[in-house]
Amino acid sequence: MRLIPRLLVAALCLSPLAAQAEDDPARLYTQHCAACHGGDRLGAIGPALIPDNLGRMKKAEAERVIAQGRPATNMEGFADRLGADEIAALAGYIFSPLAQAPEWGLAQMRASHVKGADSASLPKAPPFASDPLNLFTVVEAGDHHVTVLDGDRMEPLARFATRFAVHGGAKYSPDGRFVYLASRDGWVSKYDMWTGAVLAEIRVGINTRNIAVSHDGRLVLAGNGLPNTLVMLDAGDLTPLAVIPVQGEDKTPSRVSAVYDAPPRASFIVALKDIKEIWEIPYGKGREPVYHGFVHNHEAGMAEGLADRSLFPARHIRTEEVLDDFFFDPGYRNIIGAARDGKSGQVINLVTGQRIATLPLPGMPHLGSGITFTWQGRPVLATPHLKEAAVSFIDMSTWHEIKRLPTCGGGFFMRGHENSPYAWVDCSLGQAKDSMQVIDTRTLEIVKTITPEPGRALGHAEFTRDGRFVLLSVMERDGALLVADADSFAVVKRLPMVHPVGKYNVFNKITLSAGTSH
Ligand code: DHE
Repeated sequence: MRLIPRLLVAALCLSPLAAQAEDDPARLYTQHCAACHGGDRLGAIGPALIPDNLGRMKKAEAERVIAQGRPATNMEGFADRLGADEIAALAGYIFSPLAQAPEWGLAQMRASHVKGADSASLPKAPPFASDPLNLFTVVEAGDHHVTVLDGDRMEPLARFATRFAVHGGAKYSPDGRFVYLASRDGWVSKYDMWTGAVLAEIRVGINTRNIAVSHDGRLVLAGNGLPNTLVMLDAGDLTPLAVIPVQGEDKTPSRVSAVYDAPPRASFIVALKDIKEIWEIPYGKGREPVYHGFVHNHEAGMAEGLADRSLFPARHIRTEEVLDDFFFDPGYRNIIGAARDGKSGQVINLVTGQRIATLPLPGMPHLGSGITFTWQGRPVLATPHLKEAAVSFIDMSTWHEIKRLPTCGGGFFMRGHENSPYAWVDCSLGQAKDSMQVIDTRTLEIVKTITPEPGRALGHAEFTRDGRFVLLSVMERDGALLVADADSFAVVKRLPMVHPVGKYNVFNKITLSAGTSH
């Protein structure tokens, strides 16, 4: 399914040259790595090898990969031709910052843009009997694949290779037919959910945080850490429409932390990592004439390398501190924001742009994965914490914490569903990485701790469309997707998968279910 023939990589990447006594890491890199990862380390057939993109990988792990390779990928081990000191030097080299900030503008984007299957050639009706809105996209990080799962029969429908290190939520077209994925090294890809066909791909940056799709299905916004840009794409074929440099009102540049769609506001909301601002980029009614004019003329404008931020002007909302992790209330009137290294949350009203409350959240909440539900007639936000083994419940009418519930570990993700009284949270950042806990949203108490595969990392729940089943990931190389009954919590099916991470139900996402991320 991939547009790039992967076998080519092996030939290019694994030069059979015998290892020479070589201690200059830059020369080692050029000799052994550049063909696949780019002479500039910005990626080619293989991923970019710069500190921004290596993310949470440790140097020791990088040395292991250089020595032993990555199973089921084109990255083979070099232990047979490089000594331990050379491997260590290479690992050090890829963790060193680039001498100068790389450029990734329209010219580079346009050169990377590939169009795949013609949408006219796609089937008009689903080529399967199951509910097309109960499909799941499952990201298998172990070998960079996606499985499209039939959520009625719990059977895979398609499995295809993705770009390297897909991260963040899968985003769907409003009808649920197409899925958009972003990879950490800048690729945005659009696939057909019914066939797994690639429709278009484009590299929008060197390091991309995530993407959002406008609720009218016309636009995709990508947020980059490197370079400091936002890139607006036509959701149809991923043609770039505008490149928006990200800098504050005082011209300080900033990395993007994340982008979100705010459907009732017909705007994108942008979280920023380095400046005390939140951005709102409207794309709705008031923007329509400009937007349509631009779509008709964008070829001419872009050919001249025009990066016209004025077509999508941003409203800058000033904040008292940097807020880079967000949650929206269900009406998208307020943002609850927190700094990843902070101890409190701030509630910012999007209409006035003012802070209306401060929340005591000392355990570094992971607001991006919070959920909402009604408890005793009150609208409640529940969020796990990264640094504290607890879930906070916040009354969204008063912005007071109702309760902080101790859990078996700091958690990444929380999930609920309108048809289930239970919410699921992982303990990934604590000792009990192999367990998940079930919270009764009526009593705000833990009712069950499950450890289906002791000693093996467990996390990220997602409900089926009807809320009857919950899918969990055993995040191991020889991992699995577990299907649990949402009422009895019993695991009823196990599907082997290669380090599955996130999974995303089409219906729950496109209907903005209160129990999942959007
Ligand atoms: Fe994520 C979503 C940021 C590390 C798995 N992660 C997100 C989103 C953001 C984010 C902003 C929301 C994107 C969206 O809605 O499209 N993640 C970050 C970080 O800043 C952090 C801590 C460091 C980094 O390296 O970027 C980080 N994330 C991780 C991981 O280590 C995880 C566990 C494994 C991985 O794949 O890298 C991970 N992040 C995820 C997943 C989602 C996600 C599975 C989607 C959650 C969902 O259900 O919507």
